[in-house]
Amino acid sequence: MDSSSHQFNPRRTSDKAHTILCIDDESANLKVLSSIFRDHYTVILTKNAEQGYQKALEIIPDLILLDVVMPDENGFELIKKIKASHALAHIPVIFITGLHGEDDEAKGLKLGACDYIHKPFSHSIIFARVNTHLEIVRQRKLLEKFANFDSLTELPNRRKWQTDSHAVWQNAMINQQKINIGVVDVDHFKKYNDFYGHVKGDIVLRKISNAVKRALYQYDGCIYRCGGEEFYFYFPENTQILNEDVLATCQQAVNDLAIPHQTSPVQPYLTISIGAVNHQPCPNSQLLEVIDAADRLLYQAKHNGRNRYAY
Ligand code: GH3
Ligand code: MG
Ligand code: MG
Ligand code: MG
Repeated sequence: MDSSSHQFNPRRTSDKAHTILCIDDESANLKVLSSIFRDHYTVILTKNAEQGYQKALEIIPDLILLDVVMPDENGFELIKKIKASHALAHIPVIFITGLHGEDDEAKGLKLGACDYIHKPFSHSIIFARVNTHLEIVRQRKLLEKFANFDSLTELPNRRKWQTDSHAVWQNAMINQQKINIGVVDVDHFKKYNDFYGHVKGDIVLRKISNAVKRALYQYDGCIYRCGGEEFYFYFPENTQILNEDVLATCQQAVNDLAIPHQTSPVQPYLTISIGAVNHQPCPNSQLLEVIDAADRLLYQAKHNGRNRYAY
């Protein structure tokens, strides 16, 4: 059987999956660039450096085509700002310019451009070069997905938790906001696997994580798969709703699935237990200590009969 036609084709270029930001002060140049790329990519046109920079921050494009000589700020100065920006530094920048000197080209490449194209340019060559760089973008995105997401549940994984939770922690410290950090664990999941088999176990693990994810999303929370059937999560304090109600909503979301678990001593269906801590991050407190405290509360919830949260 030929399965190749069903495989993901990373070279696919016709679905406008990528956005190209063009920055050039000459509207005739912008028009030409648009005509070359618009059937294949989303093309955004901006006519000076400041507008281009603001647009880049707003849309985070996949690639930037940048003129050098512009009245407000030249492209060399702009690329320095782009490469210094945490949000934009990873975006490939291609200079398209009338500056043909060897020194100019070397300068552009040294400043971090991935390519340097002279005006006037061949439409087919610029199209091919842009495609080559977008292929690298596609591969980078794929690698990021593999590195940060769990393939079974499609939730972000432990690696992503480590980066995100520190960012959330720092943010809460700066803004003096309390956050909730917790651990979810499926009750008697070993018994489930033993009775229903691992394949079924995988399917329900996906359903459970999806249910808790959707429940937490309502409260700007996020959940990560950090172990086999263990998940870490956070959600910010919300003045409109009690933190405990959020935990109860997660609990209920799994109960509502009513997935039969005949051999569970708790209920005839699958349940979860949760341990969570409400905390104000400060210079004297540590994220790992808070996770440890949440873990102890999870143990308490298990000890007190499972299918409950301890807070
Ligand atoms: P408790 O209520 O105390 O948490 O009991 P438990 O059986 O869930 O706890 P334990 O940690 O002893 O077992 C966890 C089980 O989760 C063991 C393992 O087979 C199962 N598990 C972990 N990851 C996966 C997975 O990816 N797929 C499947 N099907 N099972 C998994
Ligand atoms: Mg110009
Ligand atoms: Mg368990
Ligand atoms: Mg466990």
